[in-house]
Amino acid sequence: MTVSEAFLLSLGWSDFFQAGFDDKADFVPGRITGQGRGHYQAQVSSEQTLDATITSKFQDAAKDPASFPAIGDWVALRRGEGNTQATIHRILSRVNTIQRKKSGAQASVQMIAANVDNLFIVSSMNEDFDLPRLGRYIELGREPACQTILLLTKSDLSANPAAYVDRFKASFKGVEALVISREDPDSMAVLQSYFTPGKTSLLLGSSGVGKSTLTNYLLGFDAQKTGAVTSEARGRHTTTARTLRFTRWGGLVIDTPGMQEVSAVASNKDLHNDFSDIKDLELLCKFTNCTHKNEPGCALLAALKNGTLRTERWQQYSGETAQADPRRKKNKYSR
Ligand SMILES: Nc1nc2c(ncn2[C@@H]2O[C@H](COP(=O)(O)OP(=O)(O)OP(=O)(O)O)[C@@H](O)[C@H]2O)c(=O)[nH]1
Ligand SMILES: [Mg+2]
Ligand SMILES: [Zn+2]
Repeated sequence: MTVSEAFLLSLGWSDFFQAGFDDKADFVPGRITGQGRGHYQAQVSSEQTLDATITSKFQDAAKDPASFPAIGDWVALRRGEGNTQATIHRILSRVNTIQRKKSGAQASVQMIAANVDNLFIVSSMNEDFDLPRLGRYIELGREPACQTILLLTKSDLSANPAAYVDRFKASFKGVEALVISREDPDSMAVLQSYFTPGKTSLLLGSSGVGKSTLTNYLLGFDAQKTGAVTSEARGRHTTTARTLRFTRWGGLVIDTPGMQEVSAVASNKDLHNDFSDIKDLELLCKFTNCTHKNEPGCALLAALKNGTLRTERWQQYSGETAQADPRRKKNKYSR
């Protein structure tokens, strides 16, 4: 095994991806570790993460959010100039995808991540602990080769963590439940067995439950901003983007912004504040300063056209964000 093969294995590469990878055409495999407007970060070696964009052909063929690269995807890349840039030609077959499916009139799919070994549903032991909602998270994880684990956080603030575990176990037999606190190193150390090299874990849960605090522990340094849960901060998300990184134990972790919408108990205000489906679509627009009016490769216009985004929802969002987005003033396309 070469050094680069060993690295790819530690990044989650496997025979499954190898079988679907065609390296005849100077492609290199890379894993999507981050995403910004119109571009992706794709890690290809221990030293190198390339700034990658999808080809126009790819963009034109992509019909819905699931056909764009997601965090955790393996992609076939071609290196561009300067060796720091690349184009994405193809998504390699996925082992699984974690997607949020919205039902009813809002029927749409939001890609959260791909190729996930462990789905950690993160909840604190307060009003956030809601069995029906936890059940909906568990549904998201019913995917091939994905293990779901409930992580009950901030046990230092709870009088009776065991009671929460019991209530959970009574409803969801066979799903593991762990209790952690950043104040209790032993409780954190138990997580090591999930973060073995090559394994990818995804953290999902409401805003403020401690996903980034846990991520920072797993990384061994404070990469992620964490936020106090105060009444004025409610509904705001400290983490705003998904990132995939190596942990201190070699396995990989994907931190995500909190999700309100999976909740049956979410207030209307929460539902309105969480426009992550639209923000995700904006990431897929071809141009970073897309105004979503008439640009080619606009993912929002495409979603409105094919019905995956409702006009009313879009109007609600654009009404709330119309005020002062400097990007909307420029009219030259840029990437
Ligand atoms: N007492 C206590 N507080 C904790 C613990 N873990 C996290 N917190 C606090 O909870 C607050 C929210 O933590 P974050 O890690 O930012 O929460 P998050 O889930 O990443 O939130 P979003 O990024 O908004 O989705 C912060 O003030 C943390 O310091 C814990 O184990 N015990
Ligand atoms: Mg966070
Ligand atoms: Zn657009």
